[in-house]
Amino acid sequence: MSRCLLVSNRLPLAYSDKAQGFTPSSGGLVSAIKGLDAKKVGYDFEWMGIITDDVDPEKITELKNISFGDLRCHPIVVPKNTYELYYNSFCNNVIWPLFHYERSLVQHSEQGWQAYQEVNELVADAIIREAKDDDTIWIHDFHFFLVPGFIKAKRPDLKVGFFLHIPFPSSEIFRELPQRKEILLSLIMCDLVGFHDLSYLTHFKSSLSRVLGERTNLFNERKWGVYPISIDTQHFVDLTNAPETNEFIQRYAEQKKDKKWILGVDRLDYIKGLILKLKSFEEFLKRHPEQKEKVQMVQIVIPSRTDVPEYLDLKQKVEQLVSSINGEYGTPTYMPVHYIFHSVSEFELSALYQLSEVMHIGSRRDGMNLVCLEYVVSQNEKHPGTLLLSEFTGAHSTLSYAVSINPWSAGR
Ligand code: GDG
Repeated sequence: MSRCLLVSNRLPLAYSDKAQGFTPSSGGLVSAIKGLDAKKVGYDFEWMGIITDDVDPEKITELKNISFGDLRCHPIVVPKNTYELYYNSFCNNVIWPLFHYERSLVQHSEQGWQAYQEVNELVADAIIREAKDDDTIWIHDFHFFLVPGFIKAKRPDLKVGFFLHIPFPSSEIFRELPQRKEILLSLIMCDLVGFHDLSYLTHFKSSLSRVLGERTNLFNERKWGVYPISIDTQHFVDLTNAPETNEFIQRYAEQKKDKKWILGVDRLDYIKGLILKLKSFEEFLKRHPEQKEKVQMVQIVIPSRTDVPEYLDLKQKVEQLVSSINGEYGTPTYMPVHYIFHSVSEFELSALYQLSEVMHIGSRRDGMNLVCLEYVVSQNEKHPGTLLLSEFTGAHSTLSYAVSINPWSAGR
């Protein structure tokens, strides 16, 4: 079988000081890749990702010998200081907010851009060292926009694909990026570039012609397409019947009684629209006092980037709003919002998907959103729940039976 080197910022296993070893990392990208059936696709997958040089070298060697499922891991060691600048400054303060249309949060820094270039070159060199002639290289996400260009400059013969997990914004937004040319000139070197949604591909193509103009004919022979990512459907179906899931269902059903649950499962991130979602629930309780005691919101928030001030600030705002809604509408027998700030096991998640009459995805922008797909496949066909799905998710084009919502229009 031919080999495919899958490359992402993080490996699917992260070093944990607490566990003194490697534990599986969570998040959309890992969930999506877990669904890959390597045999069906006809590749032997191996996973390359960054590890910083503060991790004990012995542990790094250990990581080279452990696998994630069938996937062998290849750590790429990057100096910690450079990594932090690249990740916090360029990835999280420029690309992430700009590509999710949150322009007021963008903070440009030349140092961050320097570190981004350095890390992308280091990663490209590591790929070149590892790759055999007939390997396929599959690069994931916005952390590595420049990697295809660096690879092709040295090894034009290597087959390179790129998949973007976040939205590609309108060219009106994209062209504000000072490094727009460098990014596009690298992406057009790929043999294949994939997006979740047709609108992202359209924005990419219009950015190419606006930013690169007359050079458009250079990339006519290259390929791009729409390949919406999905989940391991059978795994989520199997989870619905697992004995561990049933234990949670029984325990929660007792507490829930005949109340209706509106579920939310989101990483702590401004793109997920948590504040707008909580405000819409508050508005609902205000307008429908008869629903008090009958409807509860269960919101799981998965800690993410908690060392970044904007995220800590968001956490505080979310918690203030939760306690204000609970204070205003709660009674000794009724807590309107159940707020959970930690991850839960996949069995507990499956139980919550099955017990909740409504799932509310209120993202301000979201590349795809896998949680809504997981909710849909976890439903009982005889009495399925209802999915409220923001128009601003990639999944919105796929799930035509969802109730489409504009997260900003709660008060209308
Ligand atoms: C990025 C893009 C795009 C969450 N909490 C728990 C838990 N999860 C799992 C969910 C789901 C995954 O994490 C989250 O996936 P999303 O797609 O919703 O979100 P991002 O992490 O923002 O992912 C996104 C994705 O990449 C893939 O391309 O869809 O738009 O932003 O699988 O189930 N899993 C468990 N416990 C939890 O508490 N076990």
